[in-house]
Amino acid sequence: MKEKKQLVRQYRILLVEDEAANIQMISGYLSTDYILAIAKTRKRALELLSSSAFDLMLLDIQLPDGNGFEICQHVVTNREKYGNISIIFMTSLDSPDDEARGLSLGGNDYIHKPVNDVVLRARVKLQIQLIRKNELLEHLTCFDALTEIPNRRAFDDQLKKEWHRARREHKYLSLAILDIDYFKQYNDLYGHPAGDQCLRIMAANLTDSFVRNSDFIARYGGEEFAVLLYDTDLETSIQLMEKSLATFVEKNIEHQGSSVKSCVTFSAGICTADPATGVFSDFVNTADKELYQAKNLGRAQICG
Ligand code: GH3
Ligand code: MG
Ligand code: MG
Ligand code: MG
Ligand code: MG
Repeated sequence: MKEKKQLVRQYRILLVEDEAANIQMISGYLSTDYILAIAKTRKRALELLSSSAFDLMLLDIQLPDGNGFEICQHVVTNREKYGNISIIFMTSLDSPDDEARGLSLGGNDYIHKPVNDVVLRARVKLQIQLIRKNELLEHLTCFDALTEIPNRRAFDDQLKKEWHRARREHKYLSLAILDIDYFKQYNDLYGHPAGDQCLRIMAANLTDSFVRNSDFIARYGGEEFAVLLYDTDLETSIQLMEKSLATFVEKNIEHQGSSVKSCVTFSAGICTADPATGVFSDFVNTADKELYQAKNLGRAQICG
């Protein structure tokens, strides 16, 4: 979720099929447009599904060591492990009962063998288009349009997840809430488009400052941002945030309406919790109080 998902990318298909002639033919139909992996057995299919992420599985039903219905059922009931992979059955079992069974088990489509290349390509393309639309929807739901970083909704989800993870793993969790100083005056003096640009620079500066995989930054609302630092104590969190403030100030975005400096600055409040003993509802409140303190002490500083 930290990574901005690439919206144009290559899609990965797992072909589960035991007959050599079918494998050769289907690979020929699909390998120019998609990244294709092949499993000839149920066992190999589950190994590949566990070790890498696929967008779509083309699933034969009659396999030497099991059947496709079982694989589908297993994948659908273990989504947290296998992800949101789409499944197209591709089989010579052509009775309506089998087809209905495949679809009711969670298959997205059902193709009869022998496979027609034009139909196969069209149906695969249709599933990929649906996947693409879902990704776009997910992106729009979780990312802020102006700054292209995660939004408040994504932050709230991540906060809950990381709180529980830190509790399980006995780690500290730190939260910083940041607020740009005198931003109303900035808009009034330089105009809203300049204000928007300033918010983008603020987001980019945070992205550059917090580079660990587990660091999570979000636009919390308006001119407020949040940073979650996993397994990071208060002292380290304050140091990192002070460094981030320094690099932001170095950008020297002129602000004649600010009473602290002649450039744009921000204030931040930080709270570090040990979720094994801490209270979730106090976490954000404490960071907020620290932010209030930073503002009261004159802005352009970090309190924690
Ligand atoms: P303080 O130092 O106490 O934080 O003062 P402030 O002026 O930054 O705080 P205030 O809450 O009074 O003003 C926040 C301003 O942020 C007002 C609002 O118009 C502006 N703002 C919020 N979202 C956006 C946005 O998306 N774009 C622009 N340009 N401005 C925004
Ligand atoms: Mg077979
Ligand atoms: Mg504010
Ligand atoms: Mg305010
Ligand atoms: Mg402000």
